[in-house]
Amino acid sequence: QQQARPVSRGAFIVVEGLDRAGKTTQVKRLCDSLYAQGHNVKMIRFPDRTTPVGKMIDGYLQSKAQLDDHSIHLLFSANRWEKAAWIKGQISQGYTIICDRYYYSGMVYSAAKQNPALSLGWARSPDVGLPRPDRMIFLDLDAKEAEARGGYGEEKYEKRSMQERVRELFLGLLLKGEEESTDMVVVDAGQSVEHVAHAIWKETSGVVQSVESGSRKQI
Ligand code: T5A
Ligand code: NA
Repeated sequence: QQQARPVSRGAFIVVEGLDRAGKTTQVKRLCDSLYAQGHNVKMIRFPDRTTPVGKMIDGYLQSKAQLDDHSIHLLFSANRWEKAAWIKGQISQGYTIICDRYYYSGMVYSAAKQNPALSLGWARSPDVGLPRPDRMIFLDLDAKEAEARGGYGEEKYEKRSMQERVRELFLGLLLKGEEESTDMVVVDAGQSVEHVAHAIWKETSGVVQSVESGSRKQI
């Protein structure tokens, strides 16, 4: 069992990307690498399908339940809010959190539906005030390549046109200099698992070090 080291606080790192971009694969690897180097680390994912709200989201994604675009958007946000205090608590206890999807997915997937009554601005508002990540890694992958990976096509948003709009909106956060993009780094997710892991390590290990040593301020 590893020994807790005294750290200023833990870091909060988010991994984002299209469906099948390799987020879960890479989140696990990053946790293992950090753990092997003696960091206290915990992994979380959104949607968290285990909570009552998460079960409603799961039903929607599997097309077992119909929900208005605004309603499902607010459920995704509520699903993050139910974990917000836990995230803050863990970070202040020195745990680095590696998070599989977060409010960036919340914004862009809802906006990608092209519902004229659901803009990116509207989609952003319910998440305002959630713990802000120290770094967001966007695993960038062509929608066609994502589709070629296993199991694609079973859930609600797993359609080429939707995924293409999602990718444009993610990259648009950077292009338009949106506030969310200040923490964002793009990593080419079309490389081998090893190469992607290496690229993520380069973009996160320094951030974790500086947060833990106290040279980065509270989020
Ligand atoms: N959503 C989510 C919203 O609309 N609003 C929100 O607020 C949130 C939080 C479910 C859906 O919910 C939407 C977005 C989603 O459509 P999810 O449960 O995270 O979200 O579902 P997925 O993103 O689809 O999760 P996946 O597990 O399918 O994708 P991952 O985690 O990106 O990919 P991973 O690691 O499981 O890998 C997928 C496959 O690719 C292979 C793996 O072995 C696996 O077979 N793979 C690679 N192949 C080649 N090269 C590589 N480098 C590879 N890396 C992995
Ligand atoms: Na999916």
